[in-house]
Amino acid sequence: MDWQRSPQPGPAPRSARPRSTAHRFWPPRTDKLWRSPLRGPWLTSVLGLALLVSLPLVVVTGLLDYIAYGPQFHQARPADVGWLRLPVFGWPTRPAWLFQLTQGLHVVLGLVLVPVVVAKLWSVIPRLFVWPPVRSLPHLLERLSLVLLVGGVLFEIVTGILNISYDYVFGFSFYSAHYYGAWVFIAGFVVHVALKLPLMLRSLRSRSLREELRTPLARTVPEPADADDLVASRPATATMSRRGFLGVVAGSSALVAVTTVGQVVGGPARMLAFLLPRGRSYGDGPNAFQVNKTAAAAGVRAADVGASWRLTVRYGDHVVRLDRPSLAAMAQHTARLPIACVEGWSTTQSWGGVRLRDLAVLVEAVSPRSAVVSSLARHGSFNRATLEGGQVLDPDAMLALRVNGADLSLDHGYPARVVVPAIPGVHATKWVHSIEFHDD
Ligand SMILES: Nc1nc2c(c(=O)[nH]1)N[C@H]1C(S)=C(S)[C@@H](COP(=O)(O)O)O[C@H]1N2
Ligand SMILES: [Mo]
Repeated sequence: MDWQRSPQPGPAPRSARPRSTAHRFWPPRTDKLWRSPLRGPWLTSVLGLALLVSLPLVVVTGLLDYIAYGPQFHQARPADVGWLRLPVFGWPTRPAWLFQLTQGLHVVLGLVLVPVVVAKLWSVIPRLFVWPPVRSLPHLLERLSLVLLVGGVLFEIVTGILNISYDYVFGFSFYSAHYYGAWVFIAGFVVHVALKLPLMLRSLRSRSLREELRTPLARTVPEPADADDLVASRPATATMSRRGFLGVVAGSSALVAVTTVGQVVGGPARMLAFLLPRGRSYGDGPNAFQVNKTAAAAGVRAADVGASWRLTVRYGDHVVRLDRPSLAAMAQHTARLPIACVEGWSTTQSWGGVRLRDLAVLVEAVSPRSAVVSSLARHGSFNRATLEGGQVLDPDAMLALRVNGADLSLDHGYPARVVVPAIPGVHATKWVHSIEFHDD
């Protein structure tokens, strides 16, 4: 039988179909692959607006944290960032919870926005495959900015989450990568906002949010066709309303918020922070709060911190060595201060010990500009920190011997640890061995 002459109804012969609709691998058939009736400029713009107002906060708090690290002392990595160097200012010691706030916001908001970023990418996915990929010079620039924007945001999310999970699977420095990645993202973000802001505002005005939140599944229909082809040309029937979609996104973000914010604010909320290891219990007693690096992990042995332990305090030629009873015999100061880790978690305790400025006076350092604190720990990379002059002279800055009325436990830095208001936790050196004051 000659199939080409078959009178029966059936698919048109291959050669008769228009070329563009024949089976093909590239470009993918966006009209077949992405048929959700929810996609459209309004939905994309709602998600875009949420990110427009919140992502700059993540960026700014991240850059502030870089400054808090003290790049002037080469403590922030990358140490040399060329023309990406930020204007460095002395990191204030007040309010005492400043770093807890900036770092907590950076990490928690960064995590909370992940569902919104994913939803936003989902909403524009057909645009990734527009054909031809480049139509004009402005179009090329727009597409390049998208590479920076999408690549940047995904890179920052992945490296950030790996860092707070202590999962250093990548073969490069987290800090350098996260810092450069941030600038790649910022460049893409600025260009994208400049190009898309008018369209976003127009699209937002095209529908009423209140109306949309009242529209059930049964009345959910696609947005009118748009120039960018976000709206599916062959939409499927809705299986979810727009308000349902927005509810899932907002609900996911709220769930992330509830399960992470406890690690920053502490108290009973910490019990809900089960997405993070800082929700662990450390038993009872004055020293029962989280420990990242235990004495065992840092290679601190009981013999290192026994009766032979001495603190060396130095300023130029002036050197004083103190044992623990001598330190305990000096004027003691008590203050309730947070340790706020760069990974986002914080813990606020009542610390007691000797003011750093009293130690400076012992070696006749009147107004030191910096202090280098060294730990006796053998392992790890946080065994030395440089403090700014303001961090040494603050009346609450101390070499803590006690916490919550008891001697520090070995895991919390016995015989002595640094506690200074508003510093990054990484500079709150434990198992202190020496303090050197400098004029530069
Ligand atoms: N000697 C030493 N001090 C240290 C550390 C360390 O690894 N070694 N960790 C720092 C970090 S990153 C933080 S956040 C605080 C609190 O850490 P902890 O939970 O290990 O006490 O201590 C800091 N002091
Ligand atoms: Mo930390």
